[in-house]
Amino acid sequence: MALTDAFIGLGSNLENPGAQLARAIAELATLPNTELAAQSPFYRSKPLGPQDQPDFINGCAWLKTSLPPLELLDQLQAIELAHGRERLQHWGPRTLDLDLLLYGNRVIDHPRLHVPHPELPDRDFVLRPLLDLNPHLALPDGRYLSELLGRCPDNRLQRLEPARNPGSLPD
Ligand code: A4P
Ligand code: MG
Repeated sequence: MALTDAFIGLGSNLENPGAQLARAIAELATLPNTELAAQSPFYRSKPLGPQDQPDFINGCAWLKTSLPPLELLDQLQAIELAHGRERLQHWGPRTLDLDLLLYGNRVIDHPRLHVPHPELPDRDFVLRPLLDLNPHLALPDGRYLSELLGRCPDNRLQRLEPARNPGSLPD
């Protein structure tokens, strides 16, 4: 079956955000009819929206999937729920947010799903990790993500070092 490149944005600012993201990526890798092609580095970023909330950790995952877009969204929302996600405040704090950023070259305008994610061009914490995965990525309308990054507001991204595997530490 043909596989489509799908890019997922991950964000968390509650209950050990780095661990939430790492666990979510492992869960994405086990979705049906889906492979995890790559994961980006994680970034710490200042909250966009209400400021009285902790910094976010953000990252992206590159999937190859034959799940149709709405089925993929169902799977993302099931993972969010399993992470204790509650929808309390728009742009408020959350244990895990999973956004479908890009689905091949498709433009989707559905009551439950807008792709490309409408905020993507204005969010450095999404553009930066997407470009780490593929520096040549463009939107279906032809705009390069690298150009968009140059113009978007600065959320003071800090790239985090990958967690060290304790098994690989020297004695
Ligand atoms: N939905 C439509 N299109 C999509 C899509 N492409 N991917 C619908 C995922 N969902 C999509 O989402 C509301 C509805 O959007 C879903 O039911 C789905 O059918 P939600 O996550 O429940 O609502 P929300 O979080 O209140 O709103 P939204 O717009 O998802 O928030 P965002 O845009 O995710 O923003 N600051 C930093 N530094 N880093 C962050 O990650 N995130 C947010 C949340 C605010 N500030 C942040 C960050
Ligand atoms: Mg969301």
